[in-house]
Amino acid sequence: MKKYYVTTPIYYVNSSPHIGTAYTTILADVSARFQHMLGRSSFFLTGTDEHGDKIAKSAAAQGKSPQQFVDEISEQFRVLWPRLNVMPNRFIRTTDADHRAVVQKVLQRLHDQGDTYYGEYEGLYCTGCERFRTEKELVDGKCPDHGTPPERIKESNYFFRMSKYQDWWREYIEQNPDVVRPERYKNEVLGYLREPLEDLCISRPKTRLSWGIELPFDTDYVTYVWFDALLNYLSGIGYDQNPEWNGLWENSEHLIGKDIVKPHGIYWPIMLHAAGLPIFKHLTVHGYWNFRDAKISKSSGKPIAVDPLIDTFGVDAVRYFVLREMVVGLDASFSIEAILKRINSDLANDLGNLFSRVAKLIGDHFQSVIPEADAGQPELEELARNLVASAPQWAAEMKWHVLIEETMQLIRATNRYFESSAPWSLVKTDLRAAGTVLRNCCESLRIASVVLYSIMPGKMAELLSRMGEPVGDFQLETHARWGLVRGGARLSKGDALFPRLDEKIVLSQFADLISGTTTATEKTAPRASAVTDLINIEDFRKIDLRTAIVVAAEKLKGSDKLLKLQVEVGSERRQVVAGIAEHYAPEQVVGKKIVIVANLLPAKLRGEVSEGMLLAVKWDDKLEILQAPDSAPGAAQIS
Ligand code: ME8
Repeated sequence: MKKYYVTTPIYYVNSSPHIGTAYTTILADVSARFQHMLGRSSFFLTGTDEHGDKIAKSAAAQGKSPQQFVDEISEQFRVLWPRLNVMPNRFIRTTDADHRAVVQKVLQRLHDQGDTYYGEYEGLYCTGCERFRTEKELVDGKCPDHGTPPERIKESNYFFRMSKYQDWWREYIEQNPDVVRPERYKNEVLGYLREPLEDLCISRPKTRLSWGIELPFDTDYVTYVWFDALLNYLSGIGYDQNPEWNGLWENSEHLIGKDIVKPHGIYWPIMLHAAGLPIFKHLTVHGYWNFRDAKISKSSGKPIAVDPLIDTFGVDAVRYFVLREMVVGLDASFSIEAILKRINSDLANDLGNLFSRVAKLIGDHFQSVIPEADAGQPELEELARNLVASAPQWAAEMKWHVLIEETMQLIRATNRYFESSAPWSLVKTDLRAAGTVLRNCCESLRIASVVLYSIMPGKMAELLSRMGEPVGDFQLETHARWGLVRGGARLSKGDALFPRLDEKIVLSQFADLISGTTTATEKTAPRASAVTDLINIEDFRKIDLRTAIVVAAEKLKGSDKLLKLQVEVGSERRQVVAGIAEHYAPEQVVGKKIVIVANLLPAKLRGEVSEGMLLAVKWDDKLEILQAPDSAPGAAQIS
């Protein structure tokens, strides 16, 4: 079976993950999943970069040992990825023993073959980049990426003879022009190669920095962090240990942001070639996510944390948004308004609504059984065929925005077909014809869901299973074909797949971020585990918990899960919509003295305003409302 190997940069653990680091990781996850749908066995590697000056300084600033510090932050990355439905095959840490062994092995090889030498060096070192910068690269004496002046350092070190391989690499690029892509980044690499390359300083004296991998041939030194980090791409697949590593390496796809083109586009291929190894298949470079024209980052600008986005928009919508919005190679702008627009127009309106309308008619007129079609729909069939035929190429070139847009074109064309065929009135005159229209709409929806499956695995699996499709291991070629809808299968309409978001409510939730008063969403506190965030007492005090009495309750129309409660909080009457209908009948809750979160922003649930949240205890599939003591007065504060 053909293999596919995709990597992200391994992230520095000097601070928490944010939407920029999440982006590359989602991109890799989507690529791995999509290649899997094309029948390739894929391996996806991500991880954390844990050695070097920058990390040692961050640990010291927090009064922690480097090991304790890297353990805590690395964990934040590791637990975030499953929340984003990102499933790497390995999460590598440069402190892992097998990685250290690979680094030492490669260093020893280069040393033994005379590709290293010892010498004195004086240069300008940027700790942010963890590399020496040339005078030419500086802007007004400062690093262009970090805005800080580099430090002048003079010391004796080991050097790698990079200059020796400069011509080989230039010729290789000329013969394999898409090895670095898109083209502008190939040109950036060729630009570096037009000047004579300086040899790469690959060590740091332990007297200055001890947090690193020891040089195998001189224990007074540790390895330069980039030399260490780049080798993760080999150690992560068991270089020289796992018999499969070579097959993966031949199909390696590196994904990076444009900040690290030089280490990946110059140091890395030359290191590989010097070590007698073939180089990666592609280096694909994407641009920056900006927020109000500044790069989103942990050290400058505003880091946009991912957890609050997942909580508000849902993981699938976040994945969809970032892939649709960014054209790989160019910068993209992040804003809450842009996410809202995408979700409401593409997902709620075009895709979700089409399914709801089709499902409603099938529910009302076909006893929820997907009808047979008397005829197909040539225009939609052709659109679907072209989409499925081109999708692999777009995926290979990381043109996800095109793949998504073309899938949405199929959905929009299906919406037009639905509108112009008017099945809601056809059901009254010609039930078979109405059934044909609905069935054709299902065919389109089914193909779109398979094509978008790697991007929104959760929601697309749900959509497919609502159409009676057993969700499993999809293959594009066999599953994204017209005519595969299971006629006679039961369709279940369910709640809106992508509920329309109330702009006002969402914007008010992110008010801090939008008005720019704080770095609102960044969390710097270490996470205790995947489910528990540590918060400080000030954060807890912001939550106003009060007792309240339920004075009336009824089922919310159109929902099996929600009850609409009228509660009295002291003398104030409020409406609270609570997801307890599967556990309590309305009459069972009237008269109960409950606990509510009283200072939540009002939210709309199925068209009904909810002005607070009821607390309940949940375990297994049970739920019990948390009750205040009978003697407590109404609106008593809980502390
Ligand atoms: O450079 N927009 O780690 P790092 C888009 N440890 N992508 C962004 C981004 C933004 N605003 N901010 C970060 C390092 N990224 C090294 C890598 S690899 C052998 C060693 C993403 O934590 C993007 O992929 O600074 C970028 O290249 C990477 O995070 C930098 O991560």
